[in-house]
Amino acid sequence: MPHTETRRLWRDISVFDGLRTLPEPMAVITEGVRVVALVAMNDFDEGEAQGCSDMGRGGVMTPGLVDCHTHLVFGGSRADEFEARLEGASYEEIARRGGGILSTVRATREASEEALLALARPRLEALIGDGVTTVEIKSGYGLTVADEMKMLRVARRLGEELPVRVVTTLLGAHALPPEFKDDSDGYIDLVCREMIPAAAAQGLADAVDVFCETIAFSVAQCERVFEAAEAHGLPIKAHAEQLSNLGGTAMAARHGALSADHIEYLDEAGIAAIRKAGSVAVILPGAFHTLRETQQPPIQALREAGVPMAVATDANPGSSPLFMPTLMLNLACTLFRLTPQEALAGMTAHGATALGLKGEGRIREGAAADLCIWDIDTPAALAYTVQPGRLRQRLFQGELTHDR
Ligand code: DI6
Ligand code: FE
Repeated sequence: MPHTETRRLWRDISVFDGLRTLPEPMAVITEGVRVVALVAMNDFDEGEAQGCSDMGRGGVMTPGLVDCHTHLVFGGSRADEFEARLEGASYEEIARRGGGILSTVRATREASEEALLALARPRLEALIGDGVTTVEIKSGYGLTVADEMKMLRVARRLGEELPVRVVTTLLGAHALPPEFKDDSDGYIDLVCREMIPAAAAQGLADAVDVFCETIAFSVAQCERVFEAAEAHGLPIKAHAEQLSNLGGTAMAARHGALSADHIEYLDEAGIAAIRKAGSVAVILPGAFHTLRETQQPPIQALREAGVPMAVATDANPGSSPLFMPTLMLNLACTLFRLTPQEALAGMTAHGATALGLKGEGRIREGAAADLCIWDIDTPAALAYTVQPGRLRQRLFQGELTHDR
């Protein structure tokens, strides 16, 4: 029997195409897993509607959101630290006394793979319910070969069990585990000689990340991790210039990093380096907000340099326990003065580029039918108001996964 793909038609819809809002109301047709028509309503030939299922009129269509930086697989809770910080303790102080990331490491090591999966599923469902169709998930709370692989397997399984594409990142160099106290080079040896090879051999990691910071690893140590990643053919990225300016971004850029993330303390030389490398600057307003930071990332300089800026949740139990991508659009605008269009591009086209998926996170003829339809009047409203429940329809790989 010949297989006919479902054709779906939206009329009179305002389209944000991943880079900009199209100037007129559009008609959009998908067929199977692709967008096959994107035409101005005025030019739409009603004959085209033949054989299409009518998906409705009005509202806003965006590409499925791309959350390019999350740590959503973890055990335990850090509510106690949230309270301690409100009483004046700093994120660094808490980390130095063995809390912070290491507190989550203890809970994550104790948790079974099944338990971690059960904990992560509702967090990822929250992102999906807010429009995410592609999500990056990092390891980094295991810090042994076995526990890092456990985290990455959970991330892969989430992508098999839920209607979302999961891109995984090995973040072995996230914090120094207690077994390696006073031997951080020894731990970096383990990351380079055992963790990266294991993740590569098992096909568990799509990229390798580091935390380049005074409370984590030096520029030289991070560079060793990148060299090991390169030897295994894995792309690299960095948490850099979040709490101080060590020059991690410039080093990562020299290695052709996909992205440099956080970058509140990035200087002119760092901006020039990421521009030259064609890397993406990933802006994480949730961490800035949660840690009550005051150092602003150099948005205007990045904009003038033409560096693409992505926006992501950084969803994690410590610095960004915020599992709502559209809230990040709002925070990127209010805290960092991105325009709503820039914020949206940051969570669609530029988010995809940050994951090595350049050309995705777009709506155009031939693009993947990963789409969100929102009950709002203009795309800017997605950043302007913070209101759960605006997602009208969601398509993932052409399948309607949400409709109301
Ligand atoms: N920077 C962050 O914002 C997250 N990791 C990192 O290197 C925070 C992770 C955590 O506090 O658990
Ligand atoms: Fe992070």
